[in-house]
Amino acid sequence: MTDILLNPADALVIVDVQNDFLPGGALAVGQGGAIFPALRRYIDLFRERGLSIYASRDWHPAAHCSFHAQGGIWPPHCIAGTGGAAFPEALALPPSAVVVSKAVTPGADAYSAFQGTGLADQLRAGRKQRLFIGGLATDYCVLHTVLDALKEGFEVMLLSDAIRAVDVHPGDGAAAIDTMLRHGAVSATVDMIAGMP
Ligand code: VGL
Ligand code: ZN
Repeated sequence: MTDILLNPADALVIVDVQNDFLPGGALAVGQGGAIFPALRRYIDLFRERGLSIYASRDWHPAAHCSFHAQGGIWPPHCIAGTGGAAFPEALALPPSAVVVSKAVTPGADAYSAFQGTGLADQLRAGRKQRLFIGGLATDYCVLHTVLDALKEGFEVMLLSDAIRAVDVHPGDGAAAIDTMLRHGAVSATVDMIAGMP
């Protein structure tokens, strides 16, 4: 099936694919590594065409309010500058990718890549209209990034083969997908993208 034609108004937005959210990491998403085959193909498709790639990262100070010791709900994760916060080798993120750091202040959490980052203005300045969004985790940062993208007026293609959920409560990931689709995101897989002519 090949029915999506990429164009210069498209951007790939990879959400929080960082070591701490992968198996062995501080806040590992079960099956997180399963997104790599599809994600690498999206990266290649966008790179071949010279299209923009953005990668957000959770980039917390050492005593962040979302951590248990500070009264938050998560174990310490993605502390700025640590290996856990780094992008994995397996992602093979091209040097041209634009990195967006979020949740960088001690007192506030931010699940969305749009929150406090200027990402929407940056995308509009680059005349981007349609965002292909995948990454980790479906039920937190992907969910909030997709909902904010829609609120900001972008079209959203949800990369259903390149997302995985934390599923703190069973079914959270499935519910998040329902919510994103209900708000107007369109589900896509990498096989739906037409190859180079
Ligand atoms: C995330 C939990 C805490 C995410 C970030 O990237 O989905 N989840 N911080
Ligand atoms: Zn976090």
